[in-house]
Amino acid sequence: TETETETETETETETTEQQIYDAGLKKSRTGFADRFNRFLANFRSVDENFFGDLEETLVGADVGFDMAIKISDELREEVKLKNAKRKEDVRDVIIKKMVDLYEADGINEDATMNFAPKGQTTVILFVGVNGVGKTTTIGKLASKYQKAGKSVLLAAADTFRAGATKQLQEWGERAHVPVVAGKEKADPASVVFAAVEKARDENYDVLFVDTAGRLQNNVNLMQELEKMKRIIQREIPEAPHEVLLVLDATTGQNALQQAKLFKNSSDVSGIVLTKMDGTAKGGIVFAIRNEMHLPVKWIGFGEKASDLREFKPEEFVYGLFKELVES
Ligand SMILES: Nc1nc2c(ncn2[C@@H]2O[C@H](COP(=O)(O)OP(=O)(O)O)[C@@H](O)[C@H]2O)c(=O)[nH]1
Ligand SMILES: [Mg+2]
Repeated sequence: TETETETETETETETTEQQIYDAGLKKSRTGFADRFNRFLANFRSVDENFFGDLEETLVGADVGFDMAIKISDELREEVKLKNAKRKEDVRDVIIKKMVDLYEADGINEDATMNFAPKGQTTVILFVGVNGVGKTTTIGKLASKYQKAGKSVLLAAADTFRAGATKQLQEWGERAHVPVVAGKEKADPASVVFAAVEKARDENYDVLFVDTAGRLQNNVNLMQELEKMKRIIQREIPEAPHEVLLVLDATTGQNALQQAKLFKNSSDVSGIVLTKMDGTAKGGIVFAIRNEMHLPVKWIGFGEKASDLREFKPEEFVYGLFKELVES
């Protein structure tokens, strides 16, 4: 399979990416760093209270209970932490442990988009509950890949919510990308069928499929997604090449619950984490990695077409700790 590579040169990409992450994570960092700074301000010595406070701080930052305990347990074994007398040393050991744990959990995970072999259509299905940012993410990706020279087709298979089709069509116009749509309240499967046929017959490089997400009706929702997948596979057996679950980072542990629900019932292959520019506490990325073992593939930093980046763990972690690291 073909892997996407950025067009910029190596060094240019590095600086730009870190700057974009730093700027995008400004609010999230405030929540995360504030908690840590308060914790460090109370630091006296590495005793039982210390570990209790650390666990509380981590849970408060959305890291999740299991991950908080894991970090705290592993830190108990750290000789460097036991000998730490200064706040800066404590801080550095914690940051290093979190980065290490994040990376250790992610070994064998592929954070890049999975594409079909050259000349074949790649189909990517977007799932997630209402309002998390599915349509917006598709709009951003349509624009990105269109600019990169790929032929892109969109399928407006959220026929449930009034205005959903129009919203996708607007993104399509902005990105100069066609949209396959059905009548209001049409069977989403019929829209998917028409789109996959068109994509295959007209040799589109990528088809992005937008779907509806009604949480109050889980069983039906999952059945509908299954049906869409079967229709796609009838036309293109290797598809969908990705099922991307979109999660709103500002909803914290709720997002994690959604991830569990969708992972159990549909073959989610990766996560898109949106609204990281908002008041997300950032720790959710650790929780997803640790509890779900699903790679975060994309990260949303805003509402504009350009506010989407490939997820880079190092940039993310250092972006989150920036004020701590430099203070
Ligand atoms: N700040 C911010 N807003 C976003 C982001 N992604 C989506 N949104 C907004 O979230 C709202 C819901 O997005 P939408 O794509 O319609 O969600 P959907 O129901 O999952 O398709 C819209 O107002 C979007 O502009 C993001 O990364 N940052
Ligand atoms: Mg939508």
